[in-house]
Amino acid sequence: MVDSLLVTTLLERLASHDQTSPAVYDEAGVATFGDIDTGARRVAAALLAELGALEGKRVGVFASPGRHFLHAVLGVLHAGGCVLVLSPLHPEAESRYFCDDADVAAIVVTPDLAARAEGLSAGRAVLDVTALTGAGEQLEVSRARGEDDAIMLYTSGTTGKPKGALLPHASLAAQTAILRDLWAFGPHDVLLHALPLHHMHGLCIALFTALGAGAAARMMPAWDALRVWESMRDATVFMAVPTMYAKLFQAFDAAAPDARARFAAHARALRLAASGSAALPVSLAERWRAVAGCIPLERFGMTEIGVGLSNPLDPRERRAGCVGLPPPSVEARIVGDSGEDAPTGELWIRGPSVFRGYHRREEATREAFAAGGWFKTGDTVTREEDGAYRILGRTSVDILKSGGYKLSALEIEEALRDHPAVGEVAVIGLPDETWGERVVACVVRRAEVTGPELRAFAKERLAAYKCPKQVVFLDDLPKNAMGKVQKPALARLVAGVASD
Ligand code: MCA
Ligand code: AMP
Repeated sequence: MVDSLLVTTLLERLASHDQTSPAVYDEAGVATFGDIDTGARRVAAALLAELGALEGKRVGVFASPGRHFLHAVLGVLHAGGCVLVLSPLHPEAESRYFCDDADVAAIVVTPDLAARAEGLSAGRAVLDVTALTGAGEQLEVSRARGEDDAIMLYTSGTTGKPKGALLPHASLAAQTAILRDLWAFGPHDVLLHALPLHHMHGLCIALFTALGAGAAARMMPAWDALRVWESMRDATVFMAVPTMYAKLFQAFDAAAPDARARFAAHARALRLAASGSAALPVSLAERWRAVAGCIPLERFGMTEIGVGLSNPLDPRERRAGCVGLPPPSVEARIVGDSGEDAPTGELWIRGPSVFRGYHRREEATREAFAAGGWFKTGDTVTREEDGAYRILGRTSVDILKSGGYKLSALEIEEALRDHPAVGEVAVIGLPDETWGERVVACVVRRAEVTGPELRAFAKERLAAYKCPKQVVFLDDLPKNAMGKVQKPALARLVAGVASD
């Protein structure tokens, strides 16, 4: 953490590395830190020519994984803009909501996604990151400053629509330094990267940490379990959500004995395999130990805070089912119902990597923080005898975690309610071996409609990963005297009802 007070932007940190060393391995080969910087400055020059001074304006990045993604993201930062990563996993309606809510001024695209960006282009410039030439090198001075917003990440909450969390440059710079020191990242490392890039885990905790430490990222075009096993050979660090570990073992079990032996050798040779974004079942941790020699390093994080708790780097000190302690410079508290410190209660986090607030949501921002700058996570936790934190669950039944994605039951309900045949709807999460939680929609019909029809309807409005895996039709939803749906009772009821 020596330089975290001095270095206030990720860009400064990237500039301090050997510019001839590898930064990205992608489908096209290798790109050095110098290559990335040149491409980024070209994007910055083009944005400044198109928009004039950016001064924190949001710019969408709609790009496939690889060097061009980094040219686009770092280019926006150099130009003084704030990045909003758009994902091809979202249907146009959802991406349009993000662009409109964030007031996106321009979109930087890779050619494979250019056609999909067309529907978002009304009133905004669209720049193809691969079609820009020259000029960029002339942008000598970066416009990024520590206090300015660098990244905006949409996160689903207890309100219907996702909120844009704003992370200033200084938060990112602090986060990369904290994680570099905690997990001993350095130029010797190659991170195997197969996470989606529109969330904190893939973008900041994984990609920025690696590059910020001078390590390279091997960026996979998409998640592919067999390819991930094979690619571990050329990596030192792997970061994933628990569902990815589950899917790795499904592929492992289906593979031939010689492939399994090879995969296990690759896993054993990794310096670090980490898991986060959702609880890692102890059975999965132990399965990884049987193959790789130690359990994955499990840590706890959140879009609004980055990593708040982590198991130790030394595998002998990790504990399955626990998420460790706050890293140096991060503070944690457990707070009971009436605001007092308690052995079990809500986890509050404070530290230099915590976000600034939600874009244009002053009330939600105020509610997210307690006096003294503590961020209220909404997770219920307790501590083991040795001090390690254990996550017990969310305080709200309306927040689900499926395959590492945080989903809002209310957002999914709102989308389904638009269907004319839906009378009442309640969305719940049921335990699922692969996904952690499975999204189940409980529907009272007012006209004939099938489960597949409702799922197809939802997919036009929401990313497929948010859509119900199961639709259950009921005559009534259990409610309390105030008419509020009782979701725990509903979950018990649905466990015994056939679905469509
Ligand atoms: C895909 N599907 C899902 C999910 N992913 N459904 C529910 N939950 C999901 N997470 C849908 C697909 O759209 C498809 O639907 C069907 O399930 C089968 O997809 P499949 O091919 O099996 O999925 P996949 O492509 O293999 O994806 C699984 C995945 C992915 C790789 C685990 O879910 C993923 O990348 N998860 C990572 C999420 C993440 O990065 N979260 C970090 C948030 P259909 O058949 O209907 O088309 S940040 C965070 O949590 C904090 C900061 C932290 O601590 O890290
Ligand atoms: P997101 O808003 O997508 O950043 O998700 C953050 C949430 O993921 C946290 O509030 C937790 O509920 C959950 N989470 C992250 N890491 C873990 C973990 N290791 N164990 C249990 N839950 C986790």
